[in-house]
Amino acid sequence: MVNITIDNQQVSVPEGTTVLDAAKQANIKIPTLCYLHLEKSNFLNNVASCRICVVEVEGRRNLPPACATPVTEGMKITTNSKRVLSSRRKNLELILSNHPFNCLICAKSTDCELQTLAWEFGINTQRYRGERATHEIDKSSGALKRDPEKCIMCRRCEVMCNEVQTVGALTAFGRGFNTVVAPAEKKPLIESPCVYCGQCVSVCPTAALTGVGYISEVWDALFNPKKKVVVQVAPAVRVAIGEEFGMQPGQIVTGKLAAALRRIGFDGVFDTTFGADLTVIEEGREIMDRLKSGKNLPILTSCCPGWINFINYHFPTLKYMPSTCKSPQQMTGAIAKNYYAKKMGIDPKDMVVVSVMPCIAKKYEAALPYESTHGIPDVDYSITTRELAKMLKEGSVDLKNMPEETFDDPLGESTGAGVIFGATGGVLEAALRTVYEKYTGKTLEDVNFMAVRGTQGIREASIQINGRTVNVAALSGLGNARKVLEKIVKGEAHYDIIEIMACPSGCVNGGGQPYCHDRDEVIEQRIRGLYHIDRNQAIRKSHENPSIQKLYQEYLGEAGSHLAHELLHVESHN
Ligand code: HC1
Ligand code: SF4
Repeated sequence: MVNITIDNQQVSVPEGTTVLDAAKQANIKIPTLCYLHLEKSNFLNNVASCRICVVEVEGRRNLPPACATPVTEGMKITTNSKRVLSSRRKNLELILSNHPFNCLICAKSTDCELQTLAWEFGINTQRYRGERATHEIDKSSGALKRDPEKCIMCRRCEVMCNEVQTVGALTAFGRGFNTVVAPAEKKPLIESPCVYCGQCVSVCPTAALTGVGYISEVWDALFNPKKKVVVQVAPAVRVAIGEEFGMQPGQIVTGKLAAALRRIGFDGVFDTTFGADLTVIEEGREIMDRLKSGKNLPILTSCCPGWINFINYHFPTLKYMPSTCKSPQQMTGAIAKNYYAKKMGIDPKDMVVVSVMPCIAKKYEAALPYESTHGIPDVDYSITTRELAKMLKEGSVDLKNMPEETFDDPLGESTGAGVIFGATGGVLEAALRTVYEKYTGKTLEDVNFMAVRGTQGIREASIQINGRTVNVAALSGLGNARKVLEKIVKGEAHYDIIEIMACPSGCVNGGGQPYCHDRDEVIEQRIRGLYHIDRNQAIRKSHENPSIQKLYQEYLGEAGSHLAHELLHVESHN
């Protein structure tokens, strides 16, 4: 242990502890801006570029940054001397001098870490005025928005994109005042290897990286009397959106959400978990076919568009491995515009499908030309959990005080299996529940596949199905996907089924979810919320969903039928 003094308090901490962490142990909150540590994502940014966390150390002339300075025996640290406070303030004011002052109309207003610090520091004047860097806004992808004038060079996005996700889409160019973080050759994002996973959005302290918004388009559709506007809600949204209304992370608001969506005028309120159950049936069929034939293994899940973009760009030789299934978002949209529209006598051209997703990449997926049926897009607008929260607030809906209602039939009925899609390992577990029973003809007594749960980035298990050992893995975070895919390419790893989610811990940690401070804890709570729903659901296996059974009886025929392929599969994912 190392003994130090911080603001006259004696503290003993393990060797290697930073001044910042030692201070935390003494309940001293040193302000930070660029620093961020997310254990579950294996993310650490301690480049110390902002100099907001400087402290005074007895015997040292400079003011070292607390986030990158390890403690040494006998160190005497002061975190709030006049010199420290005025240095921090000056550093903050210099950052602000090159930042737009349009907070009132900024997408990140009230969630911006720079704005919060300016408020906490009592900054009430613009002391340094001068030339400001000017850059174009990039919305070329329709999913991720880059506004470099709001960048404070914290480098969090680069660490996330390059080290955690191993995508390599963002790099710093230029020197000094002219430095900008951008894709290679400063090309638009749509021409870069970006997969739109949105993890850079989750860590950006300002609005330099956000999602492209579609709120006004959705309001326009809702106010258009000629359109039937239906909405679907992703699994992970129900355990997170409450945070925007003062509720605890993980609090389950499924019923309140259904009521709230009706209040703002949606004509049909559906559940993406219905589409998740449908995915299990279609993908389950593919899994069984491939297991039986032994061909094209491992089968890789295809519901995460960030991951699909990643394999297309980085592992083109493995492109035959993902399931041909569309994602639950797209399946729900296709069934709404075809089966449901037909039942209701609505022309699909007059129907608008809105999806509420925890995700940025879903915006990109919804706009892909082949994610459509007979030329009509399955989903018209994909908005994030954050965007829906804003719409509800604008529409005078207080989610917290909504009554509990249910989703509309038939695209509102779902099972516990569909709900756990929102956590890493959930898609795999849901598929196993169905594949086991269909493959063996036996009833699965214990539906809980504990081995594939958890938040470690790589989880593996071997499961016995009809005397065959089925090797499965659940991967989250693209860096983890890369590690395993590289082994597969080299012939060093042999799996049968792999679930891959681009975001560490899965959709609960998507780039469209409410911003949060204690991220690791928040993710844990959201995951607990999803498994709680599953445990208490009367039906926990997708193939037992009565609405899905009816859909096949009335319309699709059997899993993998011609019509199922037309609506629910793609020829290839690019
Ligand atoms: Fe997901 Fe999925 S689980 S991809 O994370 O397969 O976004 O929640 O909706 O489509 O169901 C996201 C979540 C979501 C799809 C499902
Ligand atoms: Fe990188 Fe994902 Fe951000 Fe694209 S969205 S720049 S891939 S972190």
